Amino acid sequence: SKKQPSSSHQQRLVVVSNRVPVRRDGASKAGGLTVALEGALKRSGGLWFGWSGETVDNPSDQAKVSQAGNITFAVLDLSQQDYDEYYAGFANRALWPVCHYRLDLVQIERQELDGYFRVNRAFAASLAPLLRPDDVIWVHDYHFIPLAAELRRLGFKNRIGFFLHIPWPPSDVASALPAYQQLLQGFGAYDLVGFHTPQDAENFQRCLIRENIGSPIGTGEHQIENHKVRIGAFPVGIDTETFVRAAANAERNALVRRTKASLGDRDLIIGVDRLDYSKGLKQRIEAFSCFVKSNPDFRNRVTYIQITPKSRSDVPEYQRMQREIAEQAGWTNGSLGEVDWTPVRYVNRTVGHAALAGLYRMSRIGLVTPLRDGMNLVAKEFVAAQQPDDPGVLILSRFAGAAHELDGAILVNPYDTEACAAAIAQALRMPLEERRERWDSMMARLRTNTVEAWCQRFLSSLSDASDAGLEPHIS
Ligand code: GDG
Repeated sequence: SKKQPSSSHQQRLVVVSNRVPVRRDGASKAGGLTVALEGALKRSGGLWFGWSGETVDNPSDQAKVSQAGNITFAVLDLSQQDYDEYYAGFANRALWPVCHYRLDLVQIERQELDGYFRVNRAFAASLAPLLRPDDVIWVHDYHFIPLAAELRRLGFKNRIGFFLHIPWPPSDVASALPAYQQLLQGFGAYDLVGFHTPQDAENFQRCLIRENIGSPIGTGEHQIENHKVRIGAFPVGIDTETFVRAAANAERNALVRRTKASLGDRDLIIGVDRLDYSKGLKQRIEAFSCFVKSNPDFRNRVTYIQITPKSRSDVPEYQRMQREIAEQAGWTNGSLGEVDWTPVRYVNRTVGHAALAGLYRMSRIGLVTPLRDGMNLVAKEFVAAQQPDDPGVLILSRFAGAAHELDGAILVNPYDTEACAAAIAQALRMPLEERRERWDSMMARLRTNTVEAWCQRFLSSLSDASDAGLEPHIS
């Protein structure tokens, strides 16, 4: 029979992601998603495959393998050229902006496109000798869209699932991608393609339909030649209970205590984002500034801390933005601040996990206003970190995937400066009872849809996916 065995618990899980959380000493680093995937890998024993994070001259095509418990890590180095073309190039200058609806920022270079497909082919070739016939393969994110097609070309018939951590735009936007047809065909080699929201999944399926790639069979399934691809929404969660505990314990954290002391009796507004144009930082600082100007009674009574670790600094669009946001924060403080009040504390630094949980907890407002975001885990972490008897308020962009779930947030249009400013005022004035009601409903959601539940939902959908016994499509 062409059917895969259905008892998935005996099958080994293979996770493929651009970054693999393996340190030089072989131990793994903790982080929400990482922990969840590690958990899933540990349950059945598994392999985690991807880029080492290193660029070297003449990289080997054999993965460096290390073992931690029953998880095997296998990583490849990249040459500088591969890194420039595949990662800094096509992935981050074409796929990332298009998927975030930013056609104004797209850079299309034939050589980068070629590099992207070349690296995917090389990764598939290096993964091939490590694979067993009954492995279930879970590929993550936009770096590896063509990976399954490459594995199929090498003859692999394993179940292969793909999860996209960023949005998928409507076809009029998506079709600005070069090799658009080829990328879509590449998705067709998976058994399951997952997105954060039903909207992304629907956009994606419409792209297939408009390009005449296969045809839909009911909702969430698509027939491409003799292969059936499942398409679905799998909103990612966080490790809620661990975050709740970390936040409660963080009162003892030194940075949290110092920050609290430095605020005096001012209310804290917090933003936490990688420095990325998708996060709407410019609009957010503008909205805060508008709030202060239109609510003079709040002058010197609130402080906005924006924690923004630098990201992708070798991509030109990011360098430009780093300068612009820093300038804007400086301007805002210069024009609004006072000798004893710095309205915006803009920090280009990573804050420790425990301190971050503590800072969320002491904030009256979590300001999460991306222009476009696949999910946005900060929104969920902020909610989980709140004190149940006196929770803060989440102000959330309707363009974040999280807006589909977090119904207790004040939803805003991040482009509408005055509406965002009004939302800040509304949040600061919100009575305790309303804050509790909103928080309770969001927390209920976070307790059910944890990151572990997400893993299980995706993997169980993947293990059902090829039960129709159809051969995967080989293009
Ligand atoms: C992509 C998608 C999707 C940030 N600064 C610090 C810090 N962080 C942590 C946050 C959070 C994570 O980084 C950021 O996750 P997000 O989801 O907010 O955003 P992306 O990095 O863009 O992630 C996104 C996600 O993938 C998962 O699918 O939700 O839409 O774009 O966990 O806490 N952590 C620490 N210090 C910092 O300074 N410790």
